Amino acid sequence: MTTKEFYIDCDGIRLHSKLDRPDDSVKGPLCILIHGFTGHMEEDHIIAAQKAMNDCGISVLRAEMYGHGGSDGDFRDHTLYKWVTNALAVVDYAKKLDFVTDLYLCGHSQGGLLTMLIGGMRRDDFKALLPLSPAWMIPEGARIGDLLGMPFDPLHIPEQLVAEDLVLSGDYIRVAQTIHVEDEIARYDGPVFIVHGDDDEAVPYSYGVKAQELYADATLVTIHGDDHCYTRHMDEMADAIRSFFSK
Ligand code: FER
Repeated sequence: MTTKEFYIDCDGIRLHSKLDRPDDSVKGPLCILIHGFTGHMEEDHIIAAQKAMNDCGISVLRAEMYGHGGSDGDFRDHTLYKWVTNALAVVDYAKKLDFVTDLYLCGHSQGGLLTMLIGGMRRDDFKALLPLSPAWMIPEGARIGDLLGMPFDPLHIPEQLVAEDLVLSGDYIRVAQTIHVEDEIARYDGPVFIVHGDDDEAVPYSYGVKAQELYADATLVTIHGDDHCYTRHMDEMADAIRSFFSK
């Protein structure tokens, strides 16, 4: 195993990244792995996913998006457009790595939503998508005025949304309102491997089910009794990923 830590440039924004390779003497597949809202690359479930992929001979590029982890930007100012732009820069970076054969994209929660969007935008580049507990209810929540359990007027967006210790700018909501995930689902016809706990408190399990139904070629692995970050059955989430890559 080798680990490299570096920054990927995205129009002057530095994206903190780590590349973990099981064997750096051979060419092979790479999976880009992205954390969720308020998350980062060292969370237990992100590391568990990374290790499961490494076990299967897959190199993993973890990248932290705008306003998260060790990347540039303030959390308050992050938007899904910024994350989309960041993710496109990470994909460009990955495509230029000379050891990469097949490319995969995986993300948890808001990173899973991002995975679904980028999959539709770059449909020819991925061998498969792996959305983990994908938070693709966010755009609908922004349109109906319900994010983070905080009601707001979707036609008169507040300057900021405050939920406990989190502060989001109104632009987060404005941007999210314009995103139509179904369009990007329809644009991707490759394999999609969804993992979702059916006791998820943050992203309703029904969104995992609905995504599986809407994609042309999707599999849903249900982690029974598990929560948003798989804290009860982390090994089952990792096993699901291993089973996908061992096929
Ligand atoms: C929300 C529910 C979940 C929300 C974001 C999330 C911004 C994201 C969760 C995650 O990425 O882990 O209402 O609003």
